[in-house]
Amino acid sequence: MYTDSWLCVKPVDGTDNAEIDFGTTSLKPRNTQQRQQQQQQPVIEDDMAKLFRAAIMGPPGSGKGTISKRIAQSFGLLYLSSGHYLRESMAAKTEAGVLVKSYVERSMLVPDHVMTGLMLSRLEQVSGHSWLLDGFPRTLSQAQALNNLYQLDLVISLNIPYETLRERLSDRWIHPASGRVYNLGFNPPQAQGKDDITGEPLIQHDDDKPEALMARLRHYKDVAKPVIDLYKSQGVLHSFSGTDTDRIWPYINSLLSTKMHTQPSDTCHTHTP
Ligand code: G5P
Ligand code: MG
Repeated sequence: MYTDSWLCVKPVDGTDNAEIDFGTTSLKPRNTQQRQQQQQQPVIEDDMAKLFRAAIMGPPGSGKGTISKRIAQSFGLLYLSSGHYLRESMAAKTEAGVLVKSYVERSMLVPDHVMTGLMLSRLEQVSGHSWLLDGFPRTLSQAQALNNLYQLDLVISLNIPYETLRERLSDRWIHPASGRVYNLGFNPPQAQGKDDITGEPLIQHDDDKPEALMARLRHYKDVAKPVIDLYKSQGVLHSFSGTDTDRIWPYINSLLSTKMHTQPSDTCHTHTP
């Protein structure tokens, strides 16, 4: 569960030499004897206890990536996206990448053992950092594997109406080499059909087409339910409903500001802008 530890995030300006500490009261020794014991013991910096671990869940197109980038930028959390790592492995055309491609191209979930292996090894490399996971865990098995190693402090779940998702994704264009995502209405490229940085052509994913999208959404609901129930039971789940990322964002922003200063309650919360 959530510990009464300090939370430490990297400062927003990107420097590594400062720390922001929050919520120190429970770490203070309660009486003279405890204070003396603490003074006699060597100070062991328990970095793990200071870290903040969060995940964002939501159906395809719900805005996980868009919101994650804002969180990472505003709160200095490392941002790890399962979709990004999968696309990276597909681009590298390794044996694993070829296997992954066969699932992603059919809008199917990559098998749990592949996904878990990929994400947990990435997390091991950043074990000293606070992070935010986008798109992982997506199944109960993945959530349990993660839970065995890391206790999440916060899980954000996005509930976006189907019609909104359909409209968004049918307007979505991608730069395949980098994974940069554009939306013709929300954040269009500077030149039509071209990536802003490289000028290379943008493409549309087959699985953003309506029939594939419907199947993805149905599947998402089925597999996400036990994961959501798990995080609800742990008291770390916060759900947000709405049709506009820009209207949901201030609530998430304020939740994170609060979470990084206080301890959580044991209930789950729903926020509807
Ligand atoms: P991904 O890459 O995780 P999805 O399908 O879960 O892919 P996706 O498509 O990346 O999720 P998102 O991140 O939730 O969507 O949303 P986004 O990209 O931020 O926003 C969607 C679009 O809407 C963008 O164009 C954005 O600009 C626009 N937008 C955002 N907000 C608004 C708004 O308010 N208004 C408007 N008009 N537009 C807006 O996973 C890809 C595949 O990898 C596999 C699966 O096969 C998956 O299909 N995979 C896994 N398999 C097993 N286990 C896992 N844990 C897996 N993770 C990935
Ligand atoms: Mg995404």
